[in-house]
Amino acid sequence: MTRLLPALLALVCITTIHAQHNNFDGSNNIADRNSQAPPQCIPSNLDGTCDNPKVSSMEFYRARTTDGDLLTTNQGVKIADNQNSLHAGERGPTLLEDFIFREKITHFDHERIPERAVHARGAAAHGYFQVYQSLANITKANFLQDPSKITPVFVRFSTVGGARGSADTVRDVRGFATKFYTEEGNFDLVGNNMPIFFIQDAIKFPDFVHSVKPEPHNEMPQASSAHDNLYDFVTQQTETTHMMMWLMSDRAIPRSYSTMEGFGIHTFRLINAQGRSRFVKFHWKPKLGVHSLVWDENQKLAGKNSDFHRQQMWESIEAGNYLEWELGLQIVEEGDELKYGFDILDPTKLIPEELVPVQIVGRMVLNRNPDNYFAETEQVAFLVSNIVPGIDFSNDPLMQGRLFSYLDTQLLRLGGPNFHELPINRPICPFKTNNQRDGIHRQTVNVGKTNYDINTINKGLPRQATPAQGGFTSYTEHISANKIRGRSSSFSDHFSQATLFWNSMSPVEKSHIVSAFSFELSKVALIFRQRMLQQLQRVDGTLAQQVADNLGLQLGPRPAAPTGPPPQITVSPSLSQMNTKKDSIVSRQVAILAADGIDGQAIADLKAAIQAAGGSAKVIAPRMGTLRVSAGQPVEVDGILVANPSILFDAVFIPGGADGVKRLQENGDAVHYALEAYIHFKPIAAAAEGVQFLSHIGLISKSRTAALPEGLFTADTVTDEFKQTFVQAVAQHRFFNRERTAKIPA
Ligand code: HDE
Repeated sequence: MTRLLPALLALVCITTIHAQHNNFDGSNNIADRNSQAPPQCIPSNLDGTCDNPKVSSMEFYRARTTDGDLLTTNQGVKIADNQNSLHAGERGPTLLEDFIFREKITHFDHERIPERAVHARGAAAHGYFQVYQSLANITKANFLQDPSKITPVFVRFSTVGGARGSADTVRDVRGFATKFYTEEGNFDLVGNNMPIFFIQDAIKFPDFVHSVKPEPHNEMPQASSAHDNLYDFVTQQTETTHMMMWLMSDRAIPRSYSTMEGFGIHTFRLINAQGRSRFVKFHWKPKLGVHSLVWDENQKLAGKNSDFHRQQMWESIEAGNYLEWELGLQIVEEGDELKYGFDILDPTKLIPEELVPVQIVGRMVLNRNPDNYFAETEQVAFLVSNIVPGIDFSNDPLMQGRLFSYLDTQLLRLGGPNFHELPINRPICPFKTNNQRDGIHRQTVNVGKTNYDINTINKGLPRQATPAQGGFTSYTEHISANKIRGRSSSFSDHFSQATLFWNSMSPVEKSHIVSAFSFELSKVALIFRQRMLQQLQRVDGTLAQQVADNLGLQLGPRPAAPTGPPPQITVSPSLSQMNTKKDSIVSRQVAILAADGIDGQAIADLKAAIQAAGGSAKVIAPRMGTLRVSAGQPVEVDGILVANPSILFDAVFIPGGADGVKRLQENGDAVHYALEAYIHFKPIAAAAEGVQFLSHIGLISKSRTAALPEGLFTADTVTDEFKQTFVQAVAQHRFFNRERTAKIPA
């Protein structure tokens, strides 16, 4: 590789590389949008521009067509006709000798690889990570030492249960897997958007996954947990209770990837240069806060735009609205591991932030879309076992099993032991300087006589690295124990954190959890409804009662409360999404309803205000083309009502213009549009005659004497104050206090 590198760089240098997104500082300079100092340039082009070294290194493998290119076979033979196969006679059979036909069809026949057993549906992006201050006191990991150091990353988000072709917006956990291409090798933080997991021991994973996936006899339901097998499993495995609470919460229906938190889940170790170990939990905190859709929206989106999340990420990056998270650490000193009343090795437990605060240590920006879905997003191979010096594993039994499973999976999925040579998986530092050889699709041409350690013929090369040279050494943990097949008694509390989660929810979030359990349990056999209700009784009596009422069932006597020491805290405000950030409309989408005769000036004014704040606004009308207007410039329509439903947008604006508003009032699709946005708690604003539209469809009183429902805004004209109020309302995300008053059919 060391020999290959100069050749690669030379190639990179003479090529103009993706001027738009390749740079760390991007075409829409990140530094302009953040107080954070711009990342230090790592020049790798002749002209000294600042490239993402991972993205640049892949240039060697990119193939583009340029003017004058001629069609060839994979062997380089120019092709004169690949649209007609070779026949024996005009109406005769196709000939076996037609190598052009056979090559084209054979390649097509072999295009698919096994989809991931879990996390099959995903989308990914490139970016970088930068630490704010040196973390040398807690870890020797090279990429966490220097704030001017930029580490390229590739992040893949995914749903868990659904097939590769299923929908983005299903009720599910989301994968959040980050590959850091550090100078000391790849570090993969293969996390989820929830801080805990369903089971405590990896040996149960196949049972859990079988139970949640579509049932084996008829392969139904797709990408849904609402079926008998899952509830049969979880009602016998009470360790799943805490995670089932998260799965029924709004965390399982995120608004977008950029509004999700990420978690490494397991307790890891950080090791400093002095060899001192501390426990750590990794957190990703989204810059845009944590926001979710509502369940009705999710289900409709699954049909109307099954690519909702991936499209939003793609378009945000193309628009220069890069996705951003901060890395947070919860550090636990070795001596404190048993201090919190639960076992920090138990992956069904989180460490409440109120007990151990999350220290923000760096940030990650995703600023470049992949060039090719298959080559990058599908072939990226995350391995929990990919760590670098300064980071180490803990004895979490779920993590221990994962250390085996991911490599095993990649061997099957990517067809052999050389998947690390695929462009997306290659480290950016020297690698393959070892005596591993051969295997299917080996690309490296190892030169020389020796292929074994320890040789003298080749002067013992390559030699083992000492710790001072960066050689990885495992943390020397003292172990003195009996070999047992079983679980520590410190893992036996399955309910107190489920209760903590419930207690920490706002009334709105609680009502969503009740609705989600009611929805799911209504779809399973009576026996599982009853068993799940018993389980919920052990979490909280009110929760169980409300779900039982919705299911028309009676609760039995409440099972005995768990014995054991009381939890150290009973409420953790940091778990509630209601306490999240609501200060940005970056990447938010506003629909402006319009028809011929609408006020073009009001549209232009509001659109400009939304765009200035980082959002985008689209004019949605009954027909495409240019609209006649009552004022201002004629308006170009961005999309028609039926193809751009309200569920694709975060807010709706109805401008004035008497004729235009009349046309909207007479259009069922437009009426449905606003009503649907209303029941999804979205901000709705109307100006001038647009206000009559809202009273016409019953959202506000005709006399306009009553107070406006929460999140509705009206004005006679589009003033600066009106624009500002609306922008702030979009940043608020949703107005859930409408919840109990909504009687609107849509
Ligand atoms: Fe995974 N998991 N997992 N998982 N997981 C996979 O590896 C597995 C678990 C997670 O975008 C598979 O490459 C076991 C927890 C993500 O490519 C497989 C256990 C967490 C991704 C696998 C777990 C995760 C995977 C399938 C229990 C959060 C997608 C394809 C011990 C911390 C990565 C693949 C991507 C993928 C096994 C539990 C996250 C089969 C055995 C806990 C984000 O190897």
